[in-house]
Amino acid sequence: FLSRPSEIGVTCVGFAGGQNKAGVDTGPTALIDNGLLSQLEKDLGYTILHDGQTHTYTSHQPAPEDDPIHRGMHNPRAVSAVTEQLEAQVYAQAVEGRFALTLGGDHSIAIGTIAGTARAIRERLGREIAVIWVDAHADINTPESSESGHVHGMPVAFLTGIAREDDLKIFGWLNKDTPTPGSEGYDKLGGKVKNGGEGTSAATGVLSTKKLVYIGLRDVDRGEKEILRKFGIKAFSMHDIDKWGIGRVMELALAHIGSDTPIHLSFDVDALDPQWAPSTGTPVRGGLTLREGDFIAECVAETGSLVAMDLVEVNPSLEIMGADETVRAGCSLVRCALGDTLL
Ligand code: 5AB
Ligand code: MN
Ligand code: MN
Ligand code: MN
Repeated sequence: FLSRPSEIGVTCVGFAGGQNKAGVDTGPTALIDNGLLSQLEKDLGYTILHDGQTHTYTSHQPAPEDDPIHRGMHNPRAVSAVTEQLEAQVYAQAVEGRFALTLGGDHSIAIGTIAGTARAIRERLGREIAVIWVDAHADINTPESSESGHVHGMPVAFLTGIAREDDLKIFGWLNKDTPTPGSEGYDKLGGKVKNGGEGTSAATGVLSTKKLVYIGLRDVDRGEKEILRKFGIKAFSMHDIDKWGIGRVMELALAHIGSDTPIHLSFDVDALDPQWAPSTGTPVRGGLTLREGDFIAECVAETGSLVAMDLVEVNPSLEIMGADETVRAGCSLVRCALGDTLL
């Protein structure tokens, strides 16, 4: 139902406001300087559409004094403004049938990319997207469950509607079109109330919790585990990968999504073991090998259903000795997702 896109629409988002370490805003430039786009063009034959700009957001917009902490979140208005703009950019690529590639930036930007892909695919194909989230972390904290207040640990909660905010300048734009929590038939999380209203089994957001699969988890906060259980979200941890092998895990992950479902791959480079990708803000040991990471991307490419990808959390200014290696690993993941290593 999907033809292989011949064009890639690239969006570079040098944004660091979803966390507290400088340098992740230079991730896109580092990936491009390493030759990523010319590899996709010359070696893989794609047409690259890129405005040549890295949309950088190193200056805090709005200014910090106009962006106080809200529900514990740091820089909530800045993250919201960047992701709202990004939603429109990714939408514009995906709605034309282009593969939407976004280079980050911290993982808060997935609020914009996934919302944009979801809207474009709904409009173009009348389908709901699935998301494969490859990460050491689940990034599903609500503002209330988060201990850090960093929005890069919350994008999945906002996308699924598990966390909601009505202020349009603080992610309220995300749920303009979904039911207001507490409205008739919906509980205060926006979940559909069933049989008299006990318990929330579903939240309403731009992404269904049923269409989400995690791979590579190994550092999940207590509150996040509760959320994963409550909503029955499919997750393959490093334990599962050790137990079943990455081959079986990918079969199960793709089976959960179902064939003929457009897929958005959100790849946090910290899913890889720090041995391969040390230059990232929240490294966790005991992660994926370089080959396992590439294999995940290859399996997703093989489905023929991949419509968008994020590569995030590359921070060349951390562990400078390993920055080159981290950047090269990131480039490899993107090439694999675009079919480079398939025969
Ligand atoms: B990343 C942590 N769960 O909420 C939090 O790198 C870490 O996008 C979040 O996966 C890591 O602050 C966010 C402790
Ligand atoms: Mn992570
Ligand atoms: Mn992440
Ligand atoms: Mn991280």
